Amino acid sequence: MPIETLQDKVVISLTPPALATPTTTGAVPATCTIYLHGATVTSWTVNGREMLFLSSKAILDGSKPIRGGIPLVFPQFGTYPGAPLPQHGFARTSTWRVLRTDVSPDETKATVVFVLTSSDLSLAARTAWPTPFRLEYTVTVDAVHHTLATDLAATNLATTTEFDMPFTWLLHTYLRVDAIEKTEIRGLEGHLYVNKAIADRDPTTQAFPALPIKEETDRVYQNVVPAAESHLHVLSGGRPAVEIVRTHGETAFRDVVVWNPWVDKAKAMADFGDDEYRHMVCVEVGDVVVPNAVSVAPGETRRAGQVLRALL
Ligand code: TA6
Repeated sequence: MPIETLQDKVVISLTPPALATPTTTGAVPATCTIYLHGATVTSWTVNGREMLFLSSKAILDGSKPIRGGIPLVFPQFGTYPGAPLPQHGFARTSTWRVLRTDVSPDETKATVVFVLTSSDLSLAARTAWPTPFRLEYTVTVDAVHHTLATDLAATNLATTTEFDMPFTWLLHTYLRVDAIEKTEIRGLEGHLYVNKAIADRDPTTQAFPALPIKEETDRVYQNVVPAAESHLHVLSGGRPAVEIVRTHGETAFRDVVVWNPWVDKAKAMADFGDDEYRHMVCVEVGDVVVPNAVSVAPGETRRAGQVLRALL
């Protein structure tokens, strides 16, 4: 069955049809698991290869954000003095609902749409962030193009004009890598970043085409635009492994965050294995710079997303 909706998660399994047709040529088996807790994608496999990192110590019982996959950050990236919400907001710790599912006639593409509204929030979250909102999250797996598309749509449900909805948001994608010392990220050359891993937070311009990961890394790249022309690539052992394309044109995510906790921070996280920093890198797309990077007027909706493509 291409899509199975279980009590706490949705599982997508696409097996290419035995006889390839013009629309299915190039299709390989693809699977994906999405937990209702945070609408967190925890696994995406292409031809049997796992593309996302999920910690062996990740908590999956809904009591904590899931350490791995694609946690959703909304409406607050990170934290700051006086921040209304806990680190990274409530989307990744809320229970989402399945709105609809869809499978293409040739069963090479499957889509699940999740929804979260203000009425789904805990009282504490609703009190801390009273703006009436609706978030839709569309997850599409494509076995022909070897892609995983994840799109967010945020609607301001306020009826009166004075209630704009300012927020920051991000797809906190944990990519699986064979060996961090052989991994590099391309597509950020010439862009300004703030390195949160060091005390000196002055913005710096990345001088080189490739970003290797050789220490604790927590860089926030600002305004990596135009998104359509700056595809990001993660290379493993010098060979491109994953391409990241930001979608939705004018409203595409503008900022990129690159994170690896390295040795000490890895040891300090209870839901992360001491050595696991060697097999993951977070390449995250969002609108995160300054507390309220984007704002949506009453009745309006803003869309942004990404397409991850496995380079086989
Ligand atoms: O996106 C990078 C980052 O903000 C890092 O600063 C680090 O804190 C990471 O997210 C993980 O945050 P978490 O709250 O999931 O432990």
